Amino acid sequence: MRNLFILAFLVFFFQLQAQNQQLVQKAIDHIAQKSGEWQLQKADYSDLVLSSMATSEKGITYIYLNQSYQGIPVRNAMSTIVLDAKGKVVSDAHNFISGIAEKVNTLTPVVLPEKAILHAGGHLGASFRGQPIAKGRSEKGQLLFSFPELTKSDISAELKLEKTGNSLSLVWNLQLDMVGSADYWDMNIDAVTGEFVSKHNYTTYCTHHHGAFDKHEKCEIGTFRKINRQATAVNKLLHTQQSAAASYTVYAIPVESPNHGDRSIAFDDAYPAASPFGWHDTDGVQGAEFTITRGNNVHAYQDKNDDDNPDGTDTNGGDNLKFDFPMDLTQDPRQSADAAVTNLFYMVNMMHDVSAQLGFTEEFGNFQQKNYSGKADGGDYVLAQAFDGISLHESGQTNPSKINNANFSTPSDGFNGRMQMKGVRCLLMHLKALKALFLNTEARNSVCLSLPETNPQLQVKWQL
Ligand SMILES: [Ca+2]
Ligand SMILES: [Ca+2]
Ligand SMILES: [Ca+2]
Repeated sequence: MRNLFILAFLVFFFQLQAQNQQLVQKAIDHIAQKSGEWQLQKADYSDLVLSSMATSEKGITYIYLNQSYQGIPVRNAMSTIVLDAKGKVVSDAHNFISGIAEKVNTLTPVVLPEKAILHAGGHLGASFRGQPIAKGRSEKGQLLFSFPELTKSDISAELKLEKTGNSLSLVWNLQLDMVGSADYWDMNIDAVTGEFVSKHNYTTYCTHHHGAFDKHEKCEIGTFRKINRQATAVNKLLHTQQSAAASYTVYAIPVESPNHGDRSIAFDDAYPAASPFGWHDTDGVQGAEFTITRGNNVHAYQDKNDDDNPDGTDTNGGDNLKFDFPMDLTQDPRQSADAAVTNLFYMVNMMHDVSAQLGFTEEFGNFQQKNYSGKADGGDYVLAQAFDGISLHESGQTNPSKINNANFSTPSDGFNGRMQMKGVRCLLMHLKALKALFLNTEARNSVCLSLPETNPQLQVKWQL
């Protein structure tokens, strides 16, 4: 029986593979048909590389093809071909470069990748004494280098063609997860001259602006209601299922923050289609692998010294997965650390599950330890860090970026997302008290400075 099952599975697998190949070929044929209209020459589309493909629940297939020349990919030169459930092309788009053969400067690098890394470090103003050490190749074939003076993780290097003016330059494309900051650079160094060509930061920073913590109800209420409807529908579905109910005492969606409402108990809010084994699974078999704030989508933990590793104070819900911890908004938030980490774990999981409903699934490159479908890359759950770098800030070892801030690094599929939540400096005061304080700037400053340095839940309303 088991052999029959394996045989059936293999037949199905190879049928699926053949079907996918057919669809990719259809996409390539479509591009060839369009070549005249798109002003492409044969060399412009004769060496296309499948970047990714994914099929939605409704059977719509999205195929992404990367233009390349003699095996070297052209950066950001992509074509998206969409086919319906019957395999008919229903949409196309491209930003291919025409006349590629005449525009390529060379296919042979002059500068070694180690040198390119040193040039990249120089461009960023970094100081170092050593050299990058070669570590072989990644699963996808990129060269890997260790250089802890410059980056936290291995640097990957790959030859690519980059558009510069009206020509294509051979570059070393480098992935640099920087030491000493949250920056995660995707950088291109000219493989002939060693000069800097371009860079893009995978890290998004969020600095609190004036009035950031207002209840923007007029513009947000529609979104909240929509999310709330979805969450209610999900809850109804969930609570008809027989799964061990984890529970989290949190500011549950649509409550955004303490300014927007109270905490409540969220019961096992995992959305089945997005997190079918709950939020504490990593192996795709019923039962939690972790009783701490860790699972397939996120590991939430404290990182007060900003070494990106857990501080060793796990937030643990026990065998019942009951995450119910006290929170005192009048005290330094670190005294309510378990409640804060639980809230972070809940919120990142909700972001994962809700965005999956909107199409950001494992097949389309989301953040998960294990991809239950087997499609696209796993091993890239979010590392959500609470109180990030707060100890460094207090001991004066770091710059103001460790306070009143947050950032999220989102490298390519297969690499962990990294969310760093900083502390917020001042406390929420009663409106009347603040109005009184605002009459006297000196008093306002002294009150702000005398309060605990950090509190992510409480903020001053300066704009009175
Ligand atoms: Ca499990
Ligand atoms: Ca960190
Ligand atoms: Ca992924």
